[in-house]
Amino acid sequence: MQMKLKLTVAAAVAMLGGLAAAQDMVVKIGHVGPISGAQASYGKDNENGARMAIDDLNAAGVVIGGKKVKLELVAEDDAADPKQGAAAAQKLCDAKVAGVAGHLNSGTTIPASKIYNDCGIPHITPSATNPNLTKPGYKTTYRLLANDNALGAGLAFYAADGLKLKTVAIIDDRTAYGQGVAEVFKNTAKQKGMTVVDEQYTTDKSTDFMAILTAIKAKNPDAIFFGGMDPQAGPMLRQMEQLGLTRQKYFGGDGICTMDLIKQSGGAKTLDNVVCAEGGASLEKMPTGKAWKARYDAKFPGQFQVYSPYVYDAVFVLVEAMKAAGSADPKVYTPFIGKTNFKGVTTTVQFESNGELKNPAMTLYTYKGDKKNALN
Ligand code: ABU
Repeated sequence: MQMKLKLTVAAAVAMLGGLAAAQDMVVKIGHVGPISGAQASYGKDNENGARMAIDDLNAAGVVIGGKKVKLELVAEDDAADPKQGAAAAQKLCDAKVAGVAGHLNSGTTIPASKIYNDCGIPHITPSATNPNLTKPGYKTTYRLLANDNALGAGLAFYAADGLKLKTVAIIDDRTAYGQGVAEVFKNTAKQKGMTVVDEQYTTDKSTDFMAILTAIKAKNPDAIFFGGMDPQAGPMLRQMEQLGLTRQKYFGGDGICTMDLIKQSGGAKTLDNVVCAEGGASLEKMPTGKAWKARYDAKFPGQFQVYSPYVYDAVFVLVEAMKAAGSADPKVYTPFIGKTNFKGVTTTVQFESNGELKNPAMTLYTYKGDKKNALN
């Protein structure tokens, strides 16, 4: 009899627990980045940032408009490909996610931004830095870090004024990001009195740069600027060493400023010549950067690259806006994103009226051995 009573109580508790869970309102948050292909290390790091934010928010408990909410991540892979990016954006619209942290690449985020605008879903990119993203003026598009106008110009100022370099050769991978950041660097370097002695082009699929590096070697520049990502920058640094291009400084934007660059460059001494820029403060200078990174490393050992803290903040910003609006309906809460004043991991997030981050920081980095070090 006592046994039967115990079972009945246990069943009632389980049923009530199930009922409470069933009553939680589910809010879906999308994430898109390259989870497959050569840029998968960036995409996995970004997705980890989104997952960590959602786990932390669910553990703390989220209430929106008086209702307890369970957040769910809807993660999509766009393989850094603009067409797959557009397809992933449409899929997230159809899945009626409340908001999106993404995409990762400028080449995927720019076409996706129109799709999100058309279906009325806000997105916050934690990593796409091409300035053209915010030019259409969509009220659904936000960026959580500095754009390439700041990064390209900052690198050119450092090359001309800081290092007193006179000549540079420029290579870009013909993507929206690579081409854009290289253009800003080139124009600013010229304004600063530097001479651009050569311009060469590659793709975001290439790994053999011997021909273009040989052409550049003939011009003997003080520096090479590369607009692109680490799957190209790493092999390029190795091939520069093979060709004896070892005195040249090697500049690049945030796309090459990864932990994976150390692995991709395969022990080339030219890694020590890299100067790269990121559109935010260093982890050491972020308000809670070091403690956050320690938690990330415990959850996702060896996977940190660059942007996961920005993705983490992007998810929090979306959810804070929903809480402020008392609704997870994008039509209701999207205007609240523009009013964000959120103390995140990366910074206190506030936006300009065009969706760009207010007062973004910029940090220059170099590498020494297997360490990436901030210069400012
Ligand atoms: N910001 C560099 C990597 C992502 C992108 O803008 O394409």
